[in-house]
Amino acid sequence: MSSLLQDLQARGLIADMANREELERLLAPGAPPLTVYVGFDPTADSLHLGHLIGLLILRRFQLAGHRPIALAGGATGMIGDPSGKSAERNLLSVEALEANIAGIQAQLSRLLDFESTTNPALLVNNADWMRPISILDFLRDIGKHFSVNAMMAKDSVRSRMEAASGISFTEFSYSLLQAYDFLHLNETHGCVLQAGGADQWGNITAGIDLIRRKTEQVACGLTTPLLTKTDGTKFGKTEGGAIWLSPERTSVYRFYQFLIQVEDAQVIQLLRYFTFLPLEEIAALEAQHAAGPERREAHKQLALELTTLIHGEAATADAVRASEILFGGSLEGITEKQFHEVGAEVPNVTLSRTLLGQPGAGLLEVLVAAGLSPSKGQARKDVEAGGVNINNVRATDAKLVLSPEHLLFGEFVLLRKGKRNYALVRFETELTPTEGW
Ligand code: 383
Repeated sequence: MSSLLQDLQARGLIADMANREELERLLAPGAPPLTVYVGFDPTADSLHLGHLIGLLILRRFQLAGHRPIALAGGATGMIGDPSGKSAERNLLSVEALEANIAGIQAQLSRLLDFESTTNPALLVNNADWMRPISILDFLRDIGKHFSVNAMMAKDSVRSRMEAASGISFTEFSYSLLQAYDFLHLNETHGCVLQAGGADQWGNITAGIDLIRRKTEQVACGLTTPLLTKTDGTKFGKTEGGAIWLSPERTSVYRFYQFLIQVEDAQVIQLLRYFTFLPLEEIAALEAQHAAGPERREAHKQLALELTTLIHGEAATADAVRASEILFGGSLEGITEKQFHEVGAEVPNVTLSRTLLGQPGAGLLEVLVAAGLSPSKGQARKDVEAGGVNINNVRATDAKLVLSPEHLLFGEFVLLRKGKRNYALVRFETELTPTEGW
């Protein structure tokens, strides 16, 4: 077996292969580079963790010398893939789709190498070849090769036929569009392999069948396992929604923290799926994790590798620093940018700067104003019990009054009660009357 397939298999990244012998032949040592594609529909303006395995598959193929094509589904996004969905999707407006395509194209292009002189990546949009086709040509040239009987037997369609809500003709036709993409990329770019999550099996094999009927060529498919948590629910979703790759949607800190907190039972598998660390290194981390899970070495490595891959080194360093602080670490040497990262994660309150040095800025008053203590009496008990920190330094004097010397970056005081309850107090120069207290 080729070393790439071996690596993918050892990482647990292969759920299934279509025309496996042909794929092994195409990837055999000495064989020329092949062209592989993965598609992403622009359902939002950012990709999320669920998309990452597919994206990284393209990167793995490119690193092994092959040519990756990332497809943005400008056309398919107008229809909506029924695979794995229990209900009909809402159609997106053309304006929303365009904004979404711009967002995801930017992300796709950061993880692949478009400048390579040997095997540059390619970014395509299926609207470019789908829009010009007339419906009559499509039904005659493509539709004629599909059996409705066979389509109805596919999982994605059958499950919806059994449900009361059914499936529209629009979504029913989706797999023809994806099949046509594969044929088009095969004819125009010599693409012989489509990869995707296990939910894409039906669509991928539809394309392989179409290519065989139209060109008698044997094209291949490779699916990756769908990520779930150990309780079977979707991986990469939190109560706050998905973990997005865009820092505007999911802050770098949250992205990093999500990975630091993945289940112990999954961390090694996720290192195999999401990082490019050699398998021996992952095995060493596995041994470390087994010997001392509380040190969280495997989690730290996962979070560090993946956050750096998506957000770069500088943003990752800031997130690591913010994490240290929000887990009680010292504020010494913190940059203003890192401090803002911390501030964005905790409740904020604004008080007038004129209070500094006055009774209104008494520590107990401020603890109440910041919502950390319910009353001054409780605030006093909290301080006396040693549970209150000002800028992560323990407060000992319940009579303390905050003054300019407590301010960080000329404006802020970071309060903490107990281990994890933070509030950022901002002493602002000009307060409009409604903001005052
Ligand atoms: C569109 C046109 C093509 C080939 C593929 C497509 C998109 C495909 C799809 N994919 C999912 C998506 O866009 O819906 N019909 O959200 C997800 N993928 C990848 C992977 C995954 C799939 O983008 O399993 C998770 O990320 O395949 O759900 O010609």
